[in-house]
Amino acid sequence: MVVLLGLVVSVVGALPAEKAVMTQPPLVPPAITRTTPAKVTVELEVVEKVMQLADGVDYVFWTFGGTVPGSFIRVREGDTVELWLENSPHNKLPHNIDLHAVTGPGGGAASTFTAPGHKTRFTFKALNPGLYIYHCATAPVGMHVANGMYGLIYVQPKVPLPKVDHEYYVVQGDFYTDADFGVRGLQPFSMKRAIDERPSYVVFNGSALSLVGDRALKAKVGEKVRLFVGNGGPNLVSSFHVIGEIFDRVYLEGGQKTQEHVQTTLIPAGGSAIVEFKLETDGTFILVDHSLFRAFNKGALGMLKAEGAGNKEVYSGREMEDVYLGDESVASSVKATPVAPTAPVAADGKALYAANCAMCHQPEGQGLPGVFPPLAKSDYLAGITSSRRAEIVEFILRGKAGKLTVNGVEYNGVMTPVAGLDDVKLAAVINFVATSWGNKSAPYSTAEVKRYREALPPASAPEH
Ligand code: HEC
Ligand SMILES: [Cu+2]
Repeated sequence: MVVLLGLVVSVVGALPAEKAVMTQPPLVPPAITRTTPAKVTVELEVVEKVMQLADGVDYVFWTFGGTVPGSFIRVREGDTVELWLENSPHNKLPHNIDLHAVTGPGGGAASTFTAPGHKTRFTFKALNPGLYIYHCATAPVGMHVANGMYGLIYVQPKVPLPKVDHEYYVVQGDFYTDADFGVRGLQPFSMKRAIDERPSYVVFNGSALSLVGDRALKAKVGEKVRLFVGNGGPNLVSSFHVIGEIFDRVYLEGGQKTQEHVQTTLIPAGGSAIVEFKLETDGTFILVDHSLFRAFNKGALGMLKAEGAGNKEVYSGREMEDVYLGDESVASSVKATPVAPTAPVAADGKALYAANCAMCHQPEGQGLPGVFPPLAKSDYLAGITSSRRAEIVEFILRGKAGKLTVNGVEYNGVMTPVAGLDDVKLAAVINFVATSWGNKSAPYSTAEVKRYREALPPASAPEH
């Protein structure tokens, strides 16, 4: 026994020692260039703190390292990892850590149960390469995880993955508050909703705001991007998708096996995936959980902005728009009797709004904090004076990107052009918006809309 212990100590003692480089999301520590094992020290501090879950919505998060997800840990296959868990003296509760990269009971949980103002340590050998979730496993476990206690540890394989231009860190999580999405103020955790699996928020990196606007992930056309994606849960499974991209390669479930040309990859609660893609053209690519109400109504939406010259061969942008009559053209040519010109059929602005605008601006025009500006009581809309009335027509027909301030909040999103609206429908949908939810703008006539449409540059102009 004594001999054995001596052996272990001497082997460990022989390893070069280093401190793990750890990063906050969405950053990933640099690749490890060592080709031999080391003894790596990881120090994780648990911090309980208030942060924003969405615009104006505060929440008491429990975190590893002060962020959700917690600090990214990168070690190498075969390393010996000495892990310190430090529970801040300002915290109220005990916590521990279960790393899925650990071989041993509880993944380290029992060895790291730590009261506020204490620290604990255990050591493990990183036997298996891959991308692993770590999380708190203190009872009630689901609650600790629901409050943000998870992160990723990457055990870099002995033969590292090929170099890419950017590596980013994204973890999905579901959150449970009594109040529904977007209700402002400090929102307490709801055990009832958590047990019922009815999240009010599903977000990337701990907030509906974490990867949008100025915080969007960035890359340039021609570059390769690798996302280390996790799902902290505690309840939902993620259908991870990037709108407008195809994953060239996915390391399924964070392991060694790869699949190519993937549209959507399934990430279980407590699981991960590594996805890679090259940016062939420019634009904003949207990260979503393809369970889409989560993306558009609960916050599971992020952005990756690819800057640089677009590639028209890969993606042309809108090339043309023309009138399409479908069956009506046949019907009118068959009909011999000339019809006296009549007033156009009244178009239903409300229905047009529901079909063309509500998915972004929301059914009551309330918008989505930080992502889609409100149309209800929008000072931007109210401020559309006669000289600027053409602008809204341009937004709808040509789209709009770049900074825009609505009710004092800055938006930096992308409104995609809306297709299929003739002048009658266009006037109807604008008038619905202009006169609903307390808005009071002067109505647009079909002729006025037509004038603005005709003054626009040709539709083949680049749309971004
Ligand atoms: C794909 C999502 C999307 C759709 C669909 C969409 N919009 Fe927008 N809209 C946006 C975004 C994002 C902005 C802000 C653009 C920016 O940040 O530059 C915006 C801005 C606006 C604005 C100016 C800002 C404000 O809040 O007053 C108006 C008006 C507007 N949209 C009306 C419409 C109407 C009407 C429709 C339907 C015919 C529509 N939008 C469809 C996303 C969308
Ligand atoms: Cu905990």
